[in-house]
Amino acid sequence: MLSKIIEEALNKQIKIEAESSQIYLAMACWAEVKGLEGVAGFMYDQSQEERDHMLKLVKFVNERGGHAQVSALAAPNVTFEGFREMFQELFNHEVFVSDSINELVHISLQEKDYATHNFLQWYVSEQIEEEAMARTILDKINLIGDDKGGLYLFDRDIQQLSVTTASAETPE
Ligand code: OFO
Repeated sequence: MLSKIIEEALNKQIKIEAESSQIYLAMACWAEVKGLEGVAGFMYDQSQEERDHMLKLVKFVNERGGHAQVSALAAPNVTFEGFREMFQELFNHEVFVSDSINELVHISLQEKDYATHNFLQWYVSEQIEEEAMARTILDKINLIGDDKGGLYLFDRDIQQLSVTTASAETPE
């Protein structure tokens, strides 16, 4: 059975994952209308992953005697100065999510809720991967600079990156 403190903390994370999904969906739309098909595909996949992260939490809360809350979400940014700024925002957001997961892990230990602590380890590893991927992408973008040909190749290759990441993940 979840304590009220843990239930509230997990519900807060459910909202964060739902907002992450919306943030990346807005990025997918922006990239799609700009003609960046590869980037759009990557962002659609990210958006779906965040929804999966949210659902995993929802199921956990309900299964352990809590009540998962579906709440109103903050509206995401829908326009970006450029694709570099957009990926910087993605990276910053992942760092924010990692901090939030770390805080949750901390609360689970304070509450001596070892089942939740164990469950959260999946999110800890996932955040390491997501931050690393975002950092790799930013490095590539910095290499490209303003080179149009580079952007074309980046847009083509990033789809491959999301396919590789998706297939490396174990289905739940
Ligand atoms: Fe839910 O992992 Fe990214 O934010």
